[in-house]
Amino acid sequence: MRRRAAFAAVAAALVLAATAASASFGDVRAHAAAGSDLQVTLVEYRLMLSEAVVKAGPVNLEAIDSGMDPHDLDLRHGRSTAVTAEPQLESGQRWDGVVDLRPGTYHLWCSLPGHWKLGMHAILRVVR
Ligand SMILES: [Cu+2]
Repeated sequence: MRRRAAFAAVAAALVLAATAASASFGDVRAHAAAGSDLQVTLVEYRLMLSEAVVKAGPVNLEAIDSGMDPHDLDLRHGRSTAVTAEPQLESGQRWDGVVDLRPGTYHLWCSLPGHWKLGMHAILRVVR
């Protein structure tokens, strides 16, 4: 019993150390990259944006599939027909990248069949 408690304490310490390591890595990367940050969380069947408005230029985009099903993230500027498609994510996966956004309105959505209709779309405003 005592031995098991000690093991649990060591395991907890390891988890804390791993969390601290990844947090500091994230900070370094955020400081190194220019521009604003946008986190998009994908769940059934919504997109949750960390910001409603971001500054034009390079945006550090992080897409996270926090749902049970695969999802992806597409972006389109205004009425443009050009779609920026990010990779499809499995449950629990995340994708990081930099997108160059122009001033205006962007539509963001998940392109998996039926998901837009079920509510997986959002609007992002980009300002100078
Ligand atoms: Cu989806």
